[in-house]
Amino acid sequence: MSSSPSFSERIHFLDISSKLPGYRQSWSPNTLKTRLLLNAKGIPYTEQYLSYPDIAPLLKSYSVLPNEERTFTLPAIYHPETLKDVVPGGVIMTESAAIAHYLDSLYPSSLVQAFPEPKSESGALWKEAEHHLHAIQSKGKGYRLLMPRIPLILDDRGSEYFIRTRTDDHPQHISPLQWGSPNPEDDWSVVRPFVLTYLKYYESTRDAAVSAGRGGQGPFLWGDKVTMGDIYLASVLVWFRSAGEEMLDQFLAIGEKDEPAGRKAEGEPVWEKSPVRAVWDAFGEKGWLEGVGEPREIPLKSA
Ligand SMILES: N[C@@H](CCC(=O)N[C@@H](CS)C(=O)NCC(=O)O)C(=O)O
Repeated sequence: MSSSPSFSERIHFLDISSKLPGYRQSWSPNTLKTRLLLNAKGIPYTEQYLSYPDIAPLLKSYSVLPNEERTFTLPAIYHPETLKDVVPGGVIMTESAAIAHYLDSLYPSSLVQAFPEPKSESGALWKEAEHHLHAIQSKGKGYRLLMPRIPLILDDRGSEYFIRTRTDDHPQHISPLQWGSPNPEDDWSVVRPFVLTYLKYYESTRDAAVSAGRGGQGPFLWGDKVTMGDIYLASVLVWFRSAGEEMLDQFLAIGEKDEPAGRKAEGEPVWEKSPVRAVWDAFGEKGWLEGVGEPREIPLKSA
């Protein structure tokens, strides 16, 4: 791909809207995987925010197929110039990992590759990193901290949709607004050990990769080489920030020397600076958290 395609030939990125201002409107840990990768690669793109209830009608109208749970999801990229023989319908690709592989192949000389060579190893690394982050959400019940906050930041129609669909999916039909414990510190104390496990994983993986020459000294899983696992971590951290600045602060402080005493246990490892904070700072310094595309709208495709 040429690095300066005309406006209408740019990759068009579909994100989920929220009420947050400016670049902070982007809040979803799934769509951010695509946004941050586009930013890190320096690909010029256009963008469009959709409210939750508008995702399925738009994607269906372009013959996109739903996922295994029969849901139409974002992120998505619209790019009829190159997707013609690649996806059903030929214009829109969904699924963040598939999009990442596709962007790598479209821009092979980009300095940032979500899945660098050897791909079998960067693919395995991604699966491992994803597994750890999912454990924070599921076994660590991180969703109790985050999910009640999401309806508060979504646009009104998105919020109504989110509460209705997540309540329907809950075994006891409880609204996500009520998933948190009365005292959030109780939820943090469940999440915390899973974050500590993740921090140790990050540090040991990074140190082993640097020793093996995968990358030079740096904060990422492969040292100075950012890959999909780091992009997902940064996406989750933005998700925490979207739910509340203090949520991000509390997450980043876990395991650090200055973490408030009441939260720490005896004999835990203590970091001067959390390995996760080092990744967050690096994304910030590179300007990747703030990148946006130019606004553009694709309409519903009429039959
Ligand atoms: N594995 C997918 C997950 C995408 C996903 O679940 N997206 C959610 C938003 S965070 C969605 O679009 N949900 C649509 C809905 O709930 O109707 C990916 O990484 O792309």
